[in-house]
Amino acid sequence: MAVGSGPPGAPRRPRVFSGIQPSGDVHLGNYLGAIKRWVDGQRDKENYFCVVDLHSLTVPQDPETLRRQTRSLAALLLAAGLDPAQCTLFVQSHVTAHAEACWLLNCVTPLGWLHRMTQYKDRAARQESVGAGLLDYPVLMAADILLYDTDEVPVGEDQQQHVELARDIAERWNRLHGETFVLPTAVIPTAGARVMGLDDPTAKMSKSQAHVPGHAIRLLDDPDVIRRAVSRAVTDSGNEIRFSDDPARAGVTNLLGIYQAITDKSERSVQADFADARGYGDLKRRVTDVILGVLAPIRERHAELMADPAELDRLLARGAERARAVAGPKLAEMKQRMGLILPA
Ligand code: AQP
Repeated sequence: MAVGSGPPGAPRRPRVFSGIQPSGDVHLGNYLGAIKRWVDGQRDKENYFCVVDLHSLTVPQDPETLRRQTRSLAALLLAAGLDPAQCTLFVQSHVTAHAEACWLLNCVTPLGWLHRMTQYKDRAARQESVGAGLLDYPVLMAADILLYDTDEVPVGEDQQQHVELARDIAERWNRLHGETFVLPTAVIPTAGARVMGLDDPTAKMSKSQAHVPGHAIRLLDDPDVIRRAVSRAVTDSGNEIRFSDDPARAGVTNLLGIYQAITDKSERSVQADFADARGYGDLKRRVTDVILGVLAPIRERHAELMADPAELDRLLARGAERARAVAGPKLAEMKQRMGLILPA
C-alpha cells in the first residue's frame, strides 16, 4: 500500500509530522526523545519526517559541513529504522511550500508570541548578533506541521512550547480565514523526554555541547568513547540505585532514565533489574551495554547507506515528491483564502 493512502472508505489514519535539524552531532537525547518514537510508531500512522535544514540556517553554518550533515542525518534516520515504505522522509528545503507557508503564517502571527518563546530567549542570549530567522524559527516549524494536517507531533520536552504555538497560530488562522488547519498536539514520551548531560545532569543533553568530551553520547561515537563517557558520568556520593526527584541524585536518575527509554520498561522493573547491582560502577556498565546494543547496528547500517550517496539522494527525492503532493494543495488553499491569485 502506498504511503499515506488507506483502503478505500477506511477512516483517516492519524497524521504524524516531526523534524530534526542537521546541525551538530545527533545525540542520545535526540534518539530517545524523538527518533526512537518515530520508528516505534511508524506502522499505525501516516508519517512525515523531515530533515529541517532551513531551521539550521537560523544560526551560522559552514555550507560544506551542512551539506554533509544533511545526508548523514537522513542516512542515520534510515539506519535507526525509519522505513520509506511506512513513512515519507524528506529534506525541508526540497519542498518549497514550507518557506512560502511560513511567510503567510508570519502575517497572522503576533510578534509578542515569538518573543515569549523560551528557546529563542536562551539562544538569543548566547549570541552576539541575532538574525530575524532565529525569532521566526517557530513559525517555520508551524508551517512544517500545519501543511500536512498533522494530528500528532512526537518531540522531546524542549519542543512542546513550539508545538503549542503552532496550534495557537492554526486557531488564529482558522478564525481569521476560515477552517483550514487541523490543530496539532505534541506527543512527549514518558521516558527519554529530557535526557540530561552526562557531565551535568541538571542541564539537557544538547547538540551545541555535543563536542564537549563527556557531555553527550553521539549516535556515531566509537564504542570506546561511549564507554568512557558513561564511566565518567556525574553521579553522587551514595550507592542507592533508584529513580529520585532529588536534584543531588539527578545523575543516577538520568542513567536509569536512559536505560528505561532504551529497554521500554517501567520504572519499577528497571529498579528490579538493578536490585543485585554492586554500586554505581555496575550501574554504568549495564547502562553502557544497553546503549552499545542499540547503537552498534545503527552505526553499521549508517556506514552502508553513506557508501551509496546516489541511492540516498534518490530516496530523498522520492520522499520530497510525496511530501509535495500533500503540502502543495494545502499551500494553494492558504493562498486562495488570503486573497492571492494562483498562476493560470
Ligand atoms: N536532551 C534531549 N532529550 C530528549 N529529547 C531531545 N531533543 C533534543 N534534545 C533532547 C529532541 O530531539 C528532536 C530533534 O531536535 P532538534 O533537531 O530541534 O535539536 P536541536 O535543538 O538542534 O538539538 P538540541 O540538542 O536540542 O540542540 P541545542 O540544545 O544545542 O539547541 C526534538 O524533538 C527535540 O525535542
